[in-house]
Amino acid sequence: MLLDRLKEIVGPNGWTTDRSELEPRLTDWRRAVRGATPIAVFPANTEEVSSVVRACAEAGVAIVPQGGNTGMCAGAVPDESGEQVIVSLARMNAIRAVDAANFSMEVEAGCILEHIQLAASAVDRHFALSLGAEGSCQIGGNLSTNAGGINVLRYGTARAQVLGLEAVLADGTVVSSLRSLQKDTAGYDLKQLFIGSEGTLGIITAATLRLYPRTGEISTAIVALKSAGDAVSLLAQLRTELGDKIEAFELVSDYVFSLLEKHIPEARLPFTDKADWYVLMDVEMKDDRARLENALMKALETGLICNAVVAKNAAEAEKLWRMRHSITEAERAEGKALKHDISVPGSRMQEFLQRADQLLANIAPNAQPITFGHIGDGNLHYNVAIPEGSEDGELITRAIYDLVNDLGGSFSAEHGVGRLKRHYLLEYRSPAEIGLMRTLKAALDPGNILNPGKVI
Ligand code: FAD
Ligand code: 2HG
Ligand code: ZN
Repeated sequence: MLLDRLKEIVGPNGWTTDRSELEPRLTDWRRAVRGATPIAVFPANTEEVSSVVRACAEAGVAIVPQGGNTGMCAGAVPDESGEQVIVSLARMNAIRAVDAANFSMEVEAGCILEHIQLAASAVDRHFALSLGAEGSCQIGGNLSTNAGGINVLRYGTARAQVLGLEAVLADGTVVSSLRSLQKDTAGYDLKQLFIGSEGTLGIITAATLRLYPRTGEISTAIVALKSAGDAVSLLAQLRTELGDKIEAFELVSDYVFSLLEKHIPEARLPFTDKADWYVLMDVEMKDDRARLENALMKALETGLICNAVVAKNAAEAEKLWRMRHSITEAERAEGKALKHDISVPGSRMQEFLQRADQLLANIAPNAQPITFGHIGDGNLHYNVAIPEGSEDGELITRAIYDLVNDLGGSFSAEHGVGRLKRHYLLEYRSPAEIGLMRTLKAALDPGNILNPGKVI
């Protein structure tokens, strides 16, 4: 019987069927869905992952890979059948090697993102992926979703941080491309298949990551603005004046700040006068803070921004970033909201917001936009709170996605598709793109055992 075989493969510390231990693994972070499973297994190494997958493939039983379960699209939880096996990478959390001279690091998939950042700092290097869930999400989950976060503007998404990858295929074969090369054009770049495919083409077991030199001193500033369009103009102006030194550039609406003040202790804006919008930014300004202050002063004089505060020390900066990283939590505390993780070309951001707000006013005047996000990447979380019991949700989401599509954007900028957005993928990608995705899925997972019901 499959369960006995799985228990034998992973050993006594490598599985649980206990209801209370399984419980947090059956619901996603947003509490949007709830599934069931007979067992969660915790393989200790790649060989065990391979044997688990082979056993499941032979039994025709589906697998759901699970990292930190912080994903926003319910990709890491099983369906309601009670038959899908959870494969958690949590025990595979070793940092295998750090090569400071080569600016690279080899890690297992279950490493917590924050631990990777700290291990890089310990050798005077910088790992350039950062997001609010970094204390609990795993690098395997980050790569499987091609996560974004706050530093994409300067360093790119999770995909750009990968030099090599190891993955287990649907028949248990281990494909190891754990090379630490900056350049490698030998054949197809196989690692790209697994990055961003949300566990539907293989299970990531390890990765070789790209490291950067440690960044110089970071100046954190918050500015107040009249419009999101001004934020886009400000970014262009600062990049022109300061060069490519802007690490993070995050937009937050005034309404979002009111949610933070309501639900997050000590959340306070450093301004006495309110504005409609704020941008929180990190700029690497080594010994040259005055240059940033001058650039902001100029923006103030021309009316592009209404106010600005540069954090005086690390504690002030941390306070501001703690607020930014608490938005999701504050939103959840207020109640359920429709999530729209959208991207449009930066130059169309202002148009997107004007048209989206107008659509909302037409469809559901009581709806409340909860707007924030990575405006420096053209990626906003245009979430919407609707009154309890309202039936406008689907209509609103569709109208927003249609608008995004019209502007040449994407309905999923950084959170992936998972289970919740699968039907939108079919609508907003062309038949040729969907056809090729299906061909890849069928070639790599002919028995459809890897995270079925997710993505495609
Ligand atoms: P999980 O949620 O466990 O899994 C996500 C998907 O990957 C699932 O489909 C799962 O099956 C698959 N998977 C997991 N591990 C593996 C593996 N080893 N091999 C194959 N497939 C695997 N996301 C952003 O992009 N940017 C943000 O700024 C951001 N901020 C966040 C802030 C908060 C407070 C929270 C709660 C979430 C945030 N997220 C953000 C979403 C989430 O943290 C990311 O999607 C993260 O990358 C998921 O990692 P995880 O380990 O939790 O993955
Ligand atoms: C963020 O940027 C995350 O904080 C979460 O991507 C976004 O909760 C959300 O909608
Ligand atoms: Zn985000």
